Amino acid sequence: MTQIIHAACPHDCPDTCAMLIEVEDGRATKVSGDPNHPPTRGFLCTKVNRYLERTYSPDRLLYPMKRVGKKGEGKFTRISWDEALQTIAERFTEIASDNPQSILPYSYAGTMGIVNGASMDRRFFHRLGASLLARTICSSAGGDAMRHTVGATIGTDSQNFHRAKLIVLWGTNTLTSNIHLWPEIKEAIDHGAKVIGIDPYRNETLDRVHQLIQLRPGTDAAFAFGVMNVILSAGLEDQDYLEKYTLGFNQLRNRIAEFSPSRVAEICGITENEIVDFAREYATTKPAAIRVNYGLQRHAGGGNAVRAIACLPALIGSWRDVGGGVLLSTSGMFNLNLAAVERPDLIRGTPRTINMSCLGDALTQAVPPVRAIYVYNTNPAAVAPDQSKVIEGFLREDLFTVVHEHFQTDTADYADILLPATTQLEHRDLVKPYGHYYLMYNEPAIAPIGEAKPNWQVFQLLAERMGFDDECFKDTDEDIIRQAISTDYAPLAGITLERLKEEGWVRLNIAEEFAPFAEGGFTTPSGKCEFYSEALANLGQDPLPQYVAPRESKESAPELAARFPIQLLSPPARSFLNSSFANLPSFLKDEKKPFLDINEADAKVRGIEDGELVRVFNDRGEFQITARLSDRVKSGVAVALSIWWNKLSPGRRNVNQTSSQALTDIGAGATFYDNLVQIEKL
Ligand SMILES: Nc1nc2c(c(=O)[nH]1)N[C@H]1C(S)=C(S)[C@@H](COP(=O)(O)OP(=O)(O)OC[C@H]3O[C@@H](n4cnc5c(=O)[nH]c(N)nc54)[C@H](O)[C@@H]3O)O[C@H]1N2
Ligand SMILES: Nc1nc2c(c(=O)[nH]1)N[C@H]1C(S)=C(S)[C@@H](COP(=O)(O)OP(=O)(O)OC[C@H]3O[C@@H](n4cnc5c(=O)[nH]c(N)nc54)[C@H](O)[C@@H]3O)O[C@H]1N2
Ligand code: SF4
Ligand SMILES: [Mo]
Repeated sequence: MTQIIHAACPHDCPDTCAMLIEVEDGRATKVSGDPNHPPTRGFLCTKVNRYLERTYSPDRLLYPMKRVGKKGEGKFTRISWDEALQTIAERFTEIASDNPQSILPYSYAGTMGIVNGASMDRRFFHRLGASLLARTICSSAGGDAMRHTVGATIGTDSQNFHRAKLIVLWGTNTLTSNIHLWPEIKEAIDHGAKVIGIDPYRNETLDRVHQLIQLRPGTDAAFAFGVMNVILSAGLEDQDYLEKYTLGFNQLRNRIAEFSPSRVAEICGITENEIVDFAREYATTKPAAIRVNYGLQRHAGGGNAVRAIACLPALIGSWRDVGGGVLLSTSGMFNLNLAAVERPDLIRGTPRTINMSCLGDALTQAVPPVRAIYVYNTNPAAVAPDQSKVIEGFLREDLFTVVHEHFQTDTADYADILLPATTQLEHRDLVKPYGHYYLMYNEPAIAPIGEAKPNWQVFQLLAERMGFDDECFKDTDEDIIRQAISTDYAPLAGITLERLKEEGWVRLNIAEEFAPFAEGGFTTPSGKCEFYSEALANLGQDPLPQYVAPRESKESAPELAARFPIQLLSPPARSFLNSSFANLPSFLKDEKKPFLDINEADAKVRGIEDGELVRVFNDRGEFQITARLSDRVKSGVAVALSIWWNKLSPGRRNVNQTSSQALTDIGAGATFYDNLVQIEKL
């Protein structure tokens, strides 16, 4: 008897696919994409097609363990859940009696599920009075930029890209990180659309588009201003849209005037014609859709870059068109009842907030010091910037570290208590996507493997041990989902747990031909698209978008650039999902080994041959990687597709040895790609 279970991909990926799991005698035998779910279109990516390899891997953590070796050595011995929970509860109680803010929860989007991503865990740490965590490692620059410009992280419906006649792929590798947008783009191309990429790296997707504008990393805001400059000079703006639905156009106009095409060409390292032609094409083709992804906001000026780009559709009125506008994220349409789920009202005292992108500093310099860290849904020893500082922190003998994981990751090696987590096939969840407008439900397909437990349940058990008797700690996974969707918010009306169980996924109550800002309706304080943002001014920031040069570049740090002349980008590798899957045999076979794409000219002056192991370094750290001579990057830029586990990399270190803890202009986000390095023969 084969059963088919409705599941939802839990990964940090805009596609949030609907999965069908075939189960025979309690064992999952096949995962596939739901053919009825419009974004999924019946296929999964190369990674999650192999989800069974993950779930049934012989390397899964099966029971709780405690450290027996030295910190970081990765030697553990089995203990019972009872002992694990008791140890954690005792240490937390002891530390909290002194100062609960010395306890740091540290999580990100290992699962995007509400139940296992941000529910009982939040309640637990709030009630405890632990430090709060600003979850900035990925999207806060772009997210805040969108909120300050259009009011929310809302954009073009990905299901309408097929209607566009011009598609701009701006800092995104669709085939790698957003593959379910590709059928929409293909359909548009078949109907005569042109596709233009804007990226310093000719990634695999950009091999398949009509044109590539290969600008210098971190200069996108300047490019956007150059485009606006040409549009205004040619009188191609939409006066009516500007008057009715935007705020601050006159101030913006002055800023735009500073960016002549010749100046922008110089900043971006491209020709004036590339700017002029693009601007004319963009302003005169309807519908014109921009897909901007998070890659370009991992620079000092990342927030302003997204803000400048988000101004473009308002300038030419392309929000009017179904299939026009810009898409960064759709998550702002899912206004779940997070107050009920996360219970911020339980917060004890006024705890500090620690920025997760500065984990190295938090573990080595914070006052009061972090004495305990509980890591779940993330692998900071591999993915966080300024890795040597992060490791220095995790090595502290006086730091009590709990890690809850599927596998013994680089971070797990530093745990004092290591707990086994369930995968998506083994727990229930509600998944909120950021690339489409369907709410997704995940039904457990199989029993937990070994003694693995879902995140929410571990926090429930810990709450019990710590004597937290608030009613909310008794809630089940189903209760949490019901609370999440109990809201008056119209797009969620009529969505119930029963319906989600029955249908697996539900489109929000929005029209098929959804064009979010066709007639204004921005959710900013003014109700307009805010070229000028009073809210940013109140934060002491420039109220207008601006161009902020990369912190590490010839322009802003000439001495640094003389010693470290290469801008290093480290975007996602196709077969990994951040550092997830980067330990499994068939995935490692696909990616082979860590490669550095380097321009031939840059290789030649360094005497580097194709296939040679090289040393990449700056003042923060160094790692080794195999050079691949490539015309995918211009001279001065190198690309290391990521994120490899340290312990599976040459020299047991990865690219984040070199990235910095510096933050973005808006949103205090990480700046992984604002990273100058030198490369030399080993
Ligand atoms: N297979 C796979 N899919 C993933 C992930 C993964 O690791 N693997 N990660 C997921 C996550 S967490 C995220 S946040 C998303 C989004 O992930 P993103 O970080 O947006 O990654 P990509 O789509 O690869 O696009 C990054 C592109 O931005 C380019 N880029 C870098 N700097 C600049 C710049 O200054 N200007 C411009 N114009 N382009 C620049 C890079 O060269 C690259 O081509 O992907 C998700 N999907
Ligand atoms: N150099 C460089 N560094 C980067 C980036 C880059 O482009 N370049 N990208 C950055 C970005 S965009 C992001 S989003 C971050 C991502 O970084 P992370 O959020 O750390 O993502 P992963 O590396 O996939 O690690 C997630 C971990 O959660 C675990 N996990 C999954 N499900 C569960 C669960 O239900 N319970 C528990 N307890 N654990 C679970 C997985 O096994 C996995 O080890 O990395 C950032 N780091
Ligand atoms: S990782 Fe992305 S593309 Fe792959 S199955 Fe999950 S949501 Fe779909
Ligand atoms: Mo991310």
